[in-house]
Amino acid sequence: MKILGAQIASFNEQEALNHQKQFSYLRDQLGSKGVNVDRLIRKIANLQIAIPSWALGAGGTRFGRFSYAGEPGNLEQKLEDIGTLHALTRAAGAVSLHIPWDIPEDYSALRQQAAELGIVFDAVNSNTFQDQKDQEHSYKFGSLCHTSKAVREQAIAHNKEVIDIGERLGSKSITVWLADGASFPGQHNLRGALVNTLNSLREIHDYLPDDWRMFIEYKPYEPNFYSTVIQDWGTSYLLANECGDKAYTLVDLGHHLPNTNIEQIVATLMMQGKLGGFHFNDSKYGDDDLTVGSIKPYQLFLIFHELVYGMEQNIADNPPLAWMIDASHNVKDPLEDLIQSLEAIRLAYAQALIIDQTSLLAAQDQNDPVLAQEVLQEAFRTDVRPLLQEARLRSGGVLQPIAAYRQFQIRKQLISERGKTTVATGL
Ligand code: PSV
Ligand code: MN
Repeated sequence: MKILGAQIASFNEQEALNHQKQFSYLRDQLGSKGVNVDRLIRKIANLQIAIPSWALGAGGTRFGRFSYAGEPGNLEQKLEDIGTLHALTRAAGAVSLHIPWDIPEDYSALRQQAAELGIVFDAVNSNTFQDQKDQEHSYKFGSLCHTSKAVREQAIAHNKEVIDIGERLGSKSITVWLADGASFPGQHNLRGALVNTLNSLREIHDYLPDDWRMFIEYKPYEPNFYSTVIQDWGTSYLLANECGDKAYTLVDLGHHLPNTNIEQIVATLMMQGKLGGFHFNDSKYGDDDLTVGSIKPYQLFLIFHELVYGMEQNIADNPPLAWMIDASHNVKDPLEDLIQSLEAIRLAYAQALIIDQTSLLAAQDQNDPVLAQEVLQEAFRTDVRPLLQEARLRSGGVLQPIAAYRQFQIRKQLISERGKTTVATGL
């Protein structure tokens, strides 16, 4: 499945007039407020978000999974799909591999394919939350936290192997998410489990090549329902600090109890220079893995406000963040869902970039919450979609990715190439 430059050009031609009208209106509007629109567009175009290798097929719930026809049947096809997303949006120039769901067979061929599609290998993800065929010890009662040294060693060895795989692909980071926890009070020695986890993470950290980073992801509950060893950002931060300079906290939007102030977590972590990565999704009740921006777009905007502030001020030398979509596509075409996610992320980013920071700081200084809210909402309520379109246009993508995806009949082509019954690896 290859999208041709000519297809993109002719699609954009149909939309050009409309876009020009909307873009020049916005350009004047922002220009009159002193915004450098070209600089803004460059920043938007530079925001590249990794697509996880497990997100190209249908997701599921514990009650069932409804397969999506034309799903990629192997890693090469997954990369192809990311290539399609990137060709349309120019926003998906990275892939995040999950091991062992997607262990490469031919490394140099995969690297070459990725390079041709303009895709880099972002963080690799380890998996000690499932048992694999022929695995010696079970993770049923935990992995890095386990009471048995043999289990912990097996889990540490797996993480080291994931780093080795990532090295061969050009990745520079590993994300560790643990399902480790207890479902019943008394099941765990809470302190003992944390100490074991810390010691295991230290070993993984010390194995990292010099230019690598380790991201420690937290989650309050699920699959364990009484306690999770790395339950919150504070625990992750503590572990990252104890491990050393290459360890950072990773924030997954879905991994918070309802109404948690995630933007404040971002501000705190960036103040300490310890925010490493971000997983995007949205939720109404828990870790629902819905499309980012579909439920709480204002929260997403406020989070990006802190991210932009943190990146621009960067007093604590926080490294560039690893961005990844981490959602599950149960009822939507996964590729369409990912396009919507990419759009929502860039939208919130663009809205945050146009916040009048000087007026906001002045309102804060004068303790004027009314004015502060006015400043924030002025940016949030500005329709910045023409900026995103212009960023895509300038980088060779399409003006309207969902419309183009449907007009090009991409899913239909994928089904005719791959058939109706292929199933992508993942959850
Ligand atoms: C866990 O809920 C998580 O967010 C982790 O990032 C995993 O790697 C991913 O989802 C897929 O299970
Ligand atoms: Mn995640």
